[in-house]
Amino acid sequence: MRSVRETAEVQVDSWLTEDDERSLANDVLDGLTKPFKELAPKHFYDARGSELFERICELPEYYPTRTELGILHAQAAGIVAMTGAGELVELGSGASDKARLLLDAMRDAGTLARYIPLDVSETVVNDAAQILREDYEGLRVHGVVGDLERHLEHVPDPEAAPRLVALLGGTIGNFAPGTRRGVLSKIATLLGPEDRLLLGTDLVKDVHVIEAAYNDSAGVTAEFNRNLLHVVNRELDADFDPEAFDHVAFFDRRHEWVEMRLRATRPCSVLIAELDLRVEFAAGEELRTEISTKFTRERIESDLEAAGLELESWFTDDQDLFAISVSRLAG
Ligand code: SAH
Ligand code: AVI
Repeated sequence: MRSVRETAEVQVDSWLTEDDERSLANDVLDGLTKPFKELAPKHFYDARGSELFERICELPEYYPTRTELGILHAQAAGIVAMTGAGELVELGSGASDKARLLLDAMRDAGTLARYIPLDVSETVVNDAAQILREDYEGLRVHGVVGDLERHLEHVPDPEAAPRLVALLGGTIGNFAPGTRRGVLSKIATLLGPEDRLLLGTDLVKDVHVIEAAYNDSAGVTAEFNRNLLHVVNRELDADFDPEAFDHVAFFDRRHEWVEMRLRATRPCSVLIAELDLRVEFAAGEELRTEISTKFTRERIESDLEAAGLELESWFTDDQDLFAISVSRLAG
C-alpha cells in the first residue's frame, strides 16, 4: 500500500502497485489473443478517460446520470432517515457528484461522519477527497485507490454509525453476469446487519433511447471508447492508430446489454512492444470494449439473492428509466 495523501481529515491509500500495471498487461495478453478480441472497461479510466466520462454525463442523449441524480434528490433524505447512516462507502466513485446528495442528507440529519470513495482512478479519488473535505465541515475522507474486484478488503472497518455502501451510475452493469454476482457477494462482506447497499441500475427500455445514449451526436462516447487504445499505447508501448477504429454501440436484445466495440476500418498490424506481442486485425474486425447491462427488477432481485442480499426498497423515476435499489443482508 502506498499512502497518497494524509492529513488529520483526509487519507488516501493506493493499492494499485506494479502488479496492477501487470493487470492491464495480463488483460491485454488474454483479451487480444482470444478468437473474439476483448478488453475490460475498467481500463478506460485514466485521467483523460475519467474526464471524457464526465462529459458523457452531460450529454443530452445520456439519460442515466441526470435520472439517477433526480431519484437521489427525491429519496436521499428518506434513505438516510430509514438507516441512520453516518458513513458512505462509494465504489467506483468517479467525480463523487452523486455522493453529495447523500452526504447533504446525512449532514442535515446530523449523522455525517465519514466518506470512503474507492475507484481505480487515482486522480478522481484525490480530487474528490480534497474538494469534499473543503465543502463539508468536519467530514473525514478516507479514499481508497483500488479495483473493486480485488481490493474490497482494504475498505476501512466501520466506525460507529451504520453505513451505506453505494455502487451507482449503473457500473454493476459493466461486469459480465457471473462476475457481477461475484462482485455483489464481495460487497455483501462489507455489510453489517444495520448497513445497506444502494445499487444504481439502468433499466430495459425502448431500444432507440438506449442506443442513442451510446452513440451521441457530439462523438464524445466514441472518443471515450478509443481512449482505451491510447491507454494501451501509453502503458504498454503499443502502436495502435486509434483513428483507424470506428466506434460501434448497439443493444443486444438477447443479453439485454449494450455492447461497445471498436471496429478496424482497415487491416491493422499492432505491436504491443512491452509484451513482445503482435496482434493482427482484419478490416472490419471488432474488439469488444464494454458491456452495459440494462436490468429488470426481477433480474436485480435474483442477482441480489445469489449474493446473499435481499431487496428492501426500490426507487425509480416516473418513466422507469433507471432504478436505485436498497438492499441488506438476507435474514
Ligand atoms: N459513480 C460515478 C462514476 C461512474 S463511471 C457515477 O455514477 O457517475 C465508473 C467509475 O467506476 C469510474 O470512475 C471508474 O474509474 C470506476 N471503475 C470502473 N471499474 C472499476 C473497478 N473494477 N474498480 C474500481 N473502480 C472502477
Ligand atoms: C460507467 N458506466 C455505467 C457507463 C455505462 O453507461 O455503462 C460507462 C459508459 N460507457 C459509455 N457511455 C458511458
